[in-house]
Amino acid sequence: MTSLDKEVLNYDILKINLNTKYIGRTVFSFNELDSTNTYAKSIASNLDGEGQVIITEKQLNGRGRLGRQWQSQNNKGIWMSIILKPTISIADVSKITQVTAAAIYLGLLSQGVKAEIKWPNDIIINNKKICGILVEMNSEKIINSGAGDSKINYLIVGIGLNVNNEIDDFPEELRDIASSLKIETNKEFKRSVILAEILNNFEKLYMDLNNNDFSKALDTCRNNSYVIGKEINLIKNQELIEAKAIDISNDGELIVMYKNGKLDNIISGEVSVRISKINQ
Ligand code: BT5
Repeated sequence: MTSLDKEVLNYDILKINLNTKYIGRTVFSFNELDSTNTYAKSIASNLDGEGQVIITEKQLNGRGRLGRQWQSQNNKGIWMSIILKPTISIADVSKITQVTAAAIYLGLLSQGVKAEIKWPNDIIINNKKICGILVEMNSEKIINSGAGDSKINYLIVGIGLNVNNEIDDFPEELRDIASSLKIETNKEFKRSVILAEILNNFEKLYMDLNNNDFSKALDTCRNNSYVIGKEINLIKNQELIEAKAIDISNDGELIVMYKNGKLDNIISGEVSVRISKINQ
């Protein structure tokens, strides 16, 4: 055990490096939780305002997308959720994943770590996944809306970031595809500093998005993309389709070109993207 393993994440340690107005200004910290996203959902409706952060040293049942598991049974990573009540429309919710990915990228860069963003929700270093994002939404139909419009009650942004994990901390089946900041850089990191830097960047990009300005997040995702220009496999309706990733659209969708030359815009959440080396 190293000295950094003993650092416990809570508001007192986080606030030293935090320069936000409201993101992370209320922190619920735990030793152990099933899942920070599940806990966040259970309290979100009863909280005033937004930006509360739930953080835990260990998750017993960390979740990925589509019912997949997220390995987070140790205190070496950052396992956290942010509660949001954005003013954006439901059509724009997928942009929150890109905003989050950009904030993680910029937060890591501030600590001298250069990562890549694998659309839509992974952060990659040296072809390995070090971080995953899970955005979950609670919405309801607006009564008396002739158009059948819905409004967002809340969003939960879940972030799982492997920080000081050793390769032995991952189960056998993940060792070829998963990694941590420590494994890739040979350095240990203060989780509190990384978390604060992610939240500092997140607040700026999130406030921009609420003001209809998605440009910085988009540029960050485009310029540091792991997929643009690469041959990829899309999993669409359980079918595997070969394509080339061309760009990310102004709305944050992945633009792909199929073998027959046809272009398609892929919306976050509808498909999984696989690159031959990386299995999701
Ligand atoms: C994700 O899903 O990548 C989203 C992960 C979000 C986790 C956070 S932790 C805090 C919050 N609370 C939660 O309960 N969840 C969020 P997906 O794209 O479906 O990827 C899941 C896949 O990543 C798994 O099937 C494994 O292949 C791989 N995986 C699992 N644990 C990993 C880890 N610790 N590091 C890297 N890859 C992992």
